[in-house]
Amino acid sequence: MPRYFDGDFLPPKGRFAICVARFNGFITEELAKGAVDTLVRHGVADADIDVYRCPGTYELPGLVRRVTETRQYVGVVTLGAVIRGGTPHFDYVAGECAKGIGAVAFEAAAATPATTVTFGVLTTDTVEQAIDRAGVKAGNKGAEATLACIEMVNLYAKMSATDGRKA
Ligand code: INI
Repeated sequence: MPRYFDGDFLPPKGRFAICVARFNGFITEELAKGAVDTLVRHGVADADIDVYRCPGTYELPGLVRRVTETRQYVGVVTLGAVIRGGTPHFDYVAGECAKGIGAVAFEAAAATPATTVTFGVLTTDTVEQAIDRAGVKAGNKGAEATLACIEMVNLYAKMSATDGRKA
């Protein structure tokens, strides 16, 4: 009989951080609302949720690194919105952000205790596509990134209970 390891959506133990970029705030604040609402509806107390804001998504990797290094959080949800304009700026900002958050997430998963970092940064061609993903036609990507965070936090907790590693 194989052993299966899956995360679930039961109330997770520990503190969560939401790191949100203020650029395109009319979108990112909706993502942040979705993230907070998802945590609260999954049993996380208000007192266990900290929200950090930075100017733009380019600043997110540095902020997330600083936040994960506190070792205070089991989960960090990153939120931003990069919307394509007529210049290559989009590619630089979106690329650096994804690469940087990916690198922090990879290290934070290996740290003891582990911190899960998930990616709720929109990269869209148009404002309308961003609106659709911030609670309109295509769901709320802040809520989705938060669900992924809860699932991974609970998976790592289960794994720790089996392999003896400190969560
Ligand atoms: N920041 C964003 O979060 N989204 C964008 O669409 C964006 N664009 O297109 O310029 C953006 N730029 C700002 C950037 O993230 C930095 O805050 C800025 O370059 C200062 O370092």
